[in-house]
Amino acid sequence: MLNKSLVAACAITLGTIWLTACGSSDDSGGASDDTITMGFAQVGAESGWRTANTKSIKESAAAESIDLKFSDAQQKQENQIKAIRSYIQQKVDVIAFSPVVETGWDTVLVEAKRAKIPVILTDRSVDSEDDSLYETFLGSDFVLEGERAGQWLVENAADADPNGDGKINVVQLEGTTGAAPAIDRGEGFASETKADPKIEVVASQTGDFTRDGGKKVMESFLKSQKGIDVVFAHNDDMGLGAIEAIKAAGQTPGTDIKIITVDAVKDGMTALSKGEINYIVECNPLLGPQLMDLAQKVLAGDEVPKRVVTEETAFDQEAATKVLTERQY
Ligand code: GZL
Repeated sequence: MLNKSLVAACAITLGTIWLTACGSSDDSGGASDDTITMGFAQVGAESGWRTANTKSIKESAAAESIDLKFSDAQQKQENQIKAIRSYIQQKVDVIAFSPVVETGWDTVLVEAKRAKIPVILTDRSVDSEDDSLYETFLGSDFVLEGERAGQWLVENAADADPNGDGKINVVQLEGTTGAAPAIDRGEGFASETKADPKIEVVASQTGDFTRDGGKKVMESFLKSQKGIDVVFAHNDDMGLGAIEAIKAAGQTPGTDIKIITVDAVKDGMTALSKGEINYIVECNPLLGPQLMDLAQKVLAGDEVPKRVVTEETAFDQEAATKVLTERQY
């Protein structure tokens, strides 16, 4: 027969195991009931800006204990739509995404609305008649970015005509066709540069926001256009590709051909501090903290503004050199 003390010891042990098991939180590592689940459909990984944007989103979700489901669409709209549909099926609490192009979203956004899943647009916007399909847009004013680039050229036109023929021939490296930043930056630049009749955009083509795309288009421009004075690239990465092409053609970027870009990522700011780029308009990719804050507010039923625009500046060579070491991206 088991002695009484051994029976008592077993009973205490079993009781402890039972209480521990019943009283434990979800120690299986799964999300507890009050954890927010966010589905994020990212454009891709096409540029230094995008890499910094993705890092900010992932780090901010972790910091807020938000369960992030993340997808990279490799710059294809159909992949983003598939990802959004999968988030709807998974019944996430909130969906956020950066629309690779402005159009073609209403159908999937109606599906999210029917599933009662709020949607937050980040970075790029959609061209939809129905703004009830998303809670808010968080990102930059791309038209203003283009205007800043154009203003700089108008103010520095005297230095932008190195061959002194009285004309300032500009070639434009456009972002992804149909993307809000490409459309708006081009519009903003054109609206400002029409102030000076010497300035003419003699060629314009998409480099798809990539360094290789910018290099290939610039190579073709250098063959087809005589007397290029200025490159306006819709992002640093295409501007850096143009630098490679200009050097290969035996010219000096920043001197023989002025270069204006947008983003202000580290590689671009380094080229600016070396004088290979002449002016960069900042576009802030660090949207993660504001996105998570907006998501928490939306899910708490708080009123949020329909549009949250990020504060940005612009840099010349001196300003870039001053801040280069402290840049986060
Ligand atoms: C702008 C963003 C653009 C960047 C590019 O907010 O959508 O996409 O300017 C990036 O570098 O590829």
